[in-house]
Amino acid sequence: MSNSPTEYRFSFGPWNIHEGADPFGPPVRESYSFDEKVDFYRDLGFLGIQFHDDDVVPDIDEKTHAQLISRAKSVKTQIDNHGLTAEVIAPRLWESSLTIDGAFTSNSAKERQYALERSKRCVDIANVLECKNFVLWLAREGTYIRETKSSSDAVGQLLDAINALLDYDPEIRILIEPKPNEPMDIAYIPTIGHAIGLAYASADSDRVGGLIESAHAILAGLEPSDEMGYALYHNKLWSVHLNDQNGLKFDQDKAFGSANLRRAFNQVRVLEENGYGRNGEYIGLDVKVMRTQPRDISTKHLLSSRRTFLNLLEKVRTLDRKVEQEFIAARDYEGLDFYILEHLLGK
Ligand code: GLO
Ligand code: MG
Repeated sequence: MSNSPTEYRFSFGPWNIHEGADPFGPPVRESYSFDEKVDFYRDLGFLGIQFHDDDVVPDIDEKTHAQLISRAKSVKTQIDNHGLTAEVIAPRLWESSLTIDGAFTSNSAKERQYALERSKRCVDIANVLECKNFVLWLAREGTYIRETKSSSDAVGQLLDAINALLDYDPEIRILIEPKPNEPMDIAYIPTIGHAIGLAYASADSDRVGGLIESAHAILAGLEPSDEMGYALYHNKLWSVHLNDQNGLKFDQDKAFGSANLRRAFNQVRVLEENGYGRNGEYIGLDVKVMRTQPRDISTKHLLSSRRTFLNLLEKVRTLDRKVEQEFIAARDYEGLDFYILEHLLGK
């Protein structure tokens, strides 16, 4: 590993610029078109796009294979023209009428088949975009009530799907994005430990890893930086969705660091200290702007999350490790606690 500091690259998904609808109210801002969103990336300081399959090919289920490839090619040209890269692509397996009961773990064989076919089409798009990172957020793989499915069979169904995708494309890498709940009551792959278990059980464990979203770890009652450390040790942290979360409630996707700056500091620290980004990994964000924000300033959450990462990176790099070690050696953790607080406050 070289000693020069990591130059971090940032990504977000088009869905992070949105219309402000929530479960209790309609959109409050007019949409930006896909083309307008692509225009925003570089001005906001971002080089990578996180895609869903249908961000690239709208109405994907109605498209022939030829139409799908042709649309993907035009998006590839468009992002090339902006000097942008497709960081990841994910099949949006949670909106179809065929995934109401789950995708790979639906009780219906026909629906499980749909999920696999849709995922293969997503891999085809990935190839056109020259993107090797296939994200699986297993949104509806879980239950509303325990009695409807077998949690043990579900593991096998998920592995069968992962293995089929590894087999379909010898180069694709699968990044499992765990989340403990929402939309399901309880999800089958709630943490990175579960995801990495699946990775090792798969047919090609070197091609299965994880993506950790801060808010998802917090929703599981876990410390995001420790979850990241766990995956980093296994060389399986291939992307992150940095954001923040104020307690155990619905997935808030708040701006990075906005609820707990120290928790954010420790995430930046664990990434920096373990060489994250040196193999091309992006600092991905998955943040929602507040519903109150007027349309023409509805991208500020992206700007501020990126700035917060960079500000905290400076804090990580300027922390006096010798002082820290002295506190640790003396077992003066109260002293260290206050030292970190003063450092974060710029004292
Ligand atoms: C929702 C997830 C979602 C995924 C995205 C990529 O809670 O965080 O936003 O990250 O769909 O698969
Ligand atoms: Mg996410």
